[in-house]
Amino acid sequence: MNHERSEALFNAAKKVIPGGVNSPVRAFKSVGCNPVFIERAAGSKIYDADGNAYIDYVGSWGPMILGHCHPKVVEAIQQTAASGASFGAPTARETVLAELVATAYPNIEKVRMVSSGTEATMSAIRLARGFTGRDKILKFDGCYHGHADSLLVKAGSGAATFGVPTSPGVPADFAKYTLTATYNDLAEVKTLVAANQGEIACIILEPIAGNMGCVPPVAGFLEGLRELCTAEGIVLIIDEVMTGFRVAFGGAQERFGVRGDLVCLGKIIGGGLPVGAFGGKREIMECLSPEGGVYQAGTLSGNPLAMSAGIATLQLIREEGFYEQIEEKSAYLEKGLRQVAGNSSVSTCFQRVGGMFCTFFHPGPVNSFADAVQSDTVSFGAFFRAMLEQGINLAPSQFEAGFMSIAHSREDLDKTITAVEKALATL
Ligand code: KE4
Repeated sequence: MNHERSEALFNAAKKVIPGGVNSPVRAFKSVGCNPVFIERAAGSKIYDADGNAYIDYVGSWGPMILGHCHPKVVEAIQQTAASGASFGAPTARETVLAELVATAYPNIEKVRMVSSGTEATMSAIRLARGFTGRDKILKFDGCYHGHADSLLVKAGSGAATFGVPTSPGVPADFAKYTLTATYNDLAEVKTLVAANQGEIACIILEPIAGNMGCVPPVAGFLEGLRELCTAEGIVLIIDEVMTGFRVAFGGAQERFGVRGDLVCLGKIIGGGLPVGAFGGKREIMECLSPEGGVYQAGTLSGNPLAMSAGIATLQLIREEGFYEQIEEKSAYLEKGLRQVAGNSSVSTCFQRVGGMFCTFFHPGPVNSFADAVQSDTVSFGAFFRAMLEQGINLAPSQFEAGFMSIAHSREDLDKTITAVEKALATL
């Protein structure tokens, strides 16, 4: 494939934008090639600046479950734009989207709109701390909840249960209130909670981890966390920014039947425009300004364009049979990929929940970040490049998930399966 124009655009971008990108993973740093610059998209395809077409499994990192440029979403955005992009005042659309979200999540009695997943999780944590009067939080290694300071933390060394920053610029003092545990290890969580009795405001997790590759919860893990949080007065924050409206209309909480005290959302509820949201129990949400003292605000929160795109998207994906189609397409892809992987000498394992999935270059199973980091990332990089050259756009990191859309055709899936067979043969 010719990538001349993308190369030129990347060189120009690097002169004025750090790394040439506005979000690090887009720079393709972990897959050993320069990024392609995208000019347009339609349905299951994206098209780069050199005119190359790709079957897209990134889907803007999850939002594009309807495929790109769905006519009803485009129309909703265009119509809204014609009557005003933003007012800084309440609009009826915000209530419409909030009510739609509440129909999907019975545990969301009130919800606040924000402009990103990071804002949603950062605000939910502050709210949990304000509601409980406690300072410590507990997250899981390999789970990503956006880039708020208290979340860029890893386990402290040795006996210290305090977290340490994973990024320069995060003061050690900010990190020390963040405890970290191994995903899917309920016993470790119980030990940490016992060692910090009455001091933990919340436990936050991805109900299906999608930021270490796709790692489902093991049986009993979510249920055990729910029980523990109820017993200890800890706010259970379920971060469904990625899984919300992805694996079911009611997300992972509908799928696994475990309900958080607070829920964070994003991606799909904005239909590709900047949106995040956090909501949950009335008694907690009413601690939020202006009703309560926990401050949170945002100039473009509830933005009319984003609300319209989200409403159009949710109204379409709640239609009868939508998730059955996503499941059918995803299961077909999985079956094909397992067949070609079975015929290859390369050690891989495929993990999937509904329309989110990934191929680990690892014998499997992968149940935690410690497992995931054992993957052969060099082979993944070569695989990624071989797939890109065949016109298949995968997530540019072993530690990300891929996403199915309703627009992916049987032809797209067959082409993907053939491309995987060829890519594995080059390794
Ligand atoms: P944003 O601030 O990027 O909108 O959302 C942060 C976030 C929160 N929670 C979960 C579970 C998430 O997956 C994310 C963001 N996801 C990544 C993809 N792994 C966004 C891609 C990027 O960082 O460019």
